[in-house]
Amino acid sequence: MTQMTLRQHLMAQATDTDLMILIEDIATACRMISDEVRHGAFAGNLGGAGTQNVQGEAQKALDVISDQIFQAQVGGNPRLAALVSEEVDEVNWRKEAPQAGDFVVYYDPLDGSSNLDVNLSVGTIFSIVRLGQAIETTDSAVQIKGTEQIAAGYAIYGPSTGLVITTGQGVDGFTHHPGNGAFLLTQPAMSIPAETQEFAINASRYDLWDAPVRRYVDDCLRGADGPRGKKFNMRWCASMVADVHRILTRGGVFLYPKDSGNAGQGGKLRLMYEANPMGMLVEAAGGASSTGTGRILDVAPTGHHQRVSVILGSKDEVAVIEEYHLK
Ligand code: AHM
Ligand code: MG
Repeated sequence: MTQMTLRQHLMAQATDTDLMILIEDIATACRMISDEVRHGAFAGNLGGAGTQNVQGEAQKALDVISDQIFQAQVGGNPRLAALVSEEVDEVNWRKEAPQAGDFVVYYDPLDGSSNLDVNLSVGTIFSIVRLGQAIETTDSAVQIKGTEQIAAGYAIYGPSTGLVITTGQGVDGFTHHPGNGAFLLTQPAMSIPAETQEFAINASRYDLWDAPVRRYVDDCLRGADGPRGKKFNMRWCASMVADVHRILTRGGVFLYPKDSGNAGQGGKLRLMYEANPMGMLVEAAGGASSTGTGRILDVAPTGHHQRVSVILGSKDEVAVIEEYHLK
């Protein structure tokens, strides 16, 4: 069986050449990060870097290495105005005078990196916005709503290295072929079933959740005899890329809500380089994404490291969780 390469697929979708080159640059960065992850144990890179990122979180050596690779591979793109990384405090401006048509790329170079030492799946998440006009190089200029994204995706470093992207025309999954080095289209037109019996949440935060989230999970756990009238399965990878990949493959719902433990920061997950790109992918695959009270993509950003409540996945189940918030 012959599968399309990433480039053949983007050309078949009539992707604009600048965007196609940018996505290929990102794919190259992801291939290189994948290689570092797979060689991490040999290089002694699975542990901490001894540094903290802007969020005050301990960085793994591979968080820092992955960020450097992404900057080197994507940062040189001639149409790039700025990079916004989870691992870097400031906006990384690549142009002094960004013009209409230039890109801003938001990314989490190595999401789920707390899983590295236990050899579970991690990934790279990215979001692409194209400027509609020339801008000043100020922080507020990159605070652009999720609805403005023109492409989003992630790479997953699991048993194989995958790349899942949307340019607004559905969601497609590619697998890196170690023999020829290409990303080949292996999961075309990924789609999320509207209904599900599987949820993903870190249940150790039960005592911190708001009442609607507790009630929702309680009701799911009561199974066929409870108010939901069906038995639910539960999964939690502690790696958003892995959880979202499962949901894009077989459905389900993912929750990392704002709770009394993280409310001071606005939640745990970051809007610009985690929630927005995953929200765009999930919606493009027929699912839904919500803060509990509104669409994630409609959140007006106030900071490039802003955090947000995240609920996403099978459309009907997200609607049920929103109803719990309304009650
Ligand atoms: P990170 O970007 O620092 O890796 O944090 C994000 C990760 C997500 O991948 C995952 O869903 C979540 O944090 C897990 O959090 P917890 O350890 O609280 O379960
Ligand atoms: Mg992350």
